[in-house]
Amino acid sequence: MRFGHLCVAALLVGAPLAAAGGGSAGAAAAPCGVLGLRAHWPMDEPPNAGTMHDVVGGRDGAVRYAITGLTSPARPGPFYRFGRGGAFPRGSQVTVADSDVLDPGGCDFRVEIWVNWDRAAAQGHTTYNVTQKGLSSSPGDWKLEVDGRPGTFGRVMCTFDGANDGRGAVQIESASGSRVDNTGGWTHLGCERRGNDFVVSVGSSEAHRTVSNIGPIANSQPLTVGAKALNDSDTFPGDIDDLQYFSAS
Ligand SMILES: [Ca+2]
Repeated sequence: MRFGHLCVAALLVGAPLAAAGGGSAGAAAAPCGVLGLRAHWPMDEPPNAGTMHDVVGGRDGAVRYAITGLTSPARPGPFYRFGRGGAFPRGSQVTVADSDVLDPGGCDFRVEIWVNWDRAAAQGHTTYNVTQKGLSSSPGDWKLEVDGRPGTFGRVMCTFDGANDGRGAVQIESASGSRVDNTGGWTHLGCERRGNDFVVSVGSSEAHRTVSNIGPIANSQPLTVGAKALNDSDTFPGDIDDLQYFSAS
């Protein structure tokens, strides 16, 4: 948990929009730096791998029953498969231990990942967790998930839950024309904070919402991929590749 940024960011509540982003001259006193790649998990490990390697900062993840080392002509390099039941009797998940580097606090950050759920059924009933740090049961978390419910199937949702703002989580949803198709192959997804602008991206399409004073995003929980907990009903039913985490903290 990034306690230092929590304290400093708390002082910024009520500050103008530019202060949270750290990218403008007016933010010189803010604790944020330049947005940069802090962690990159290419998910290129061979079959039966137990470790998901971070090639930037060495924050390796523990692979828990996800299938590694899969390849496809549609994807450059290996990727992982997640699911629950069938080939996944114990569920599937990757966890990366808590680190200050993975807590953006009040600063800009961006998460990017590739998914393919051509094997998912369109009558899904839930929202599937792709990657997140922290749980919705306590503030300070962020989450990227894909909707499996009828009518909104394939909608991508980014949740930002800053601590201390007293309003609960802010969820940004992709537009109806920007969804993860279950026959569409690989799709690039992202969640991003740019100052008070919160963004969900599906390919090159973005949906934005401006929210002021969201509070610092930091927690003492692991970053997870594929599921928020092992054998959870919201386990992502498909393939995931190439997770990148950028931060200005
Ligand atoms: Ca890969």
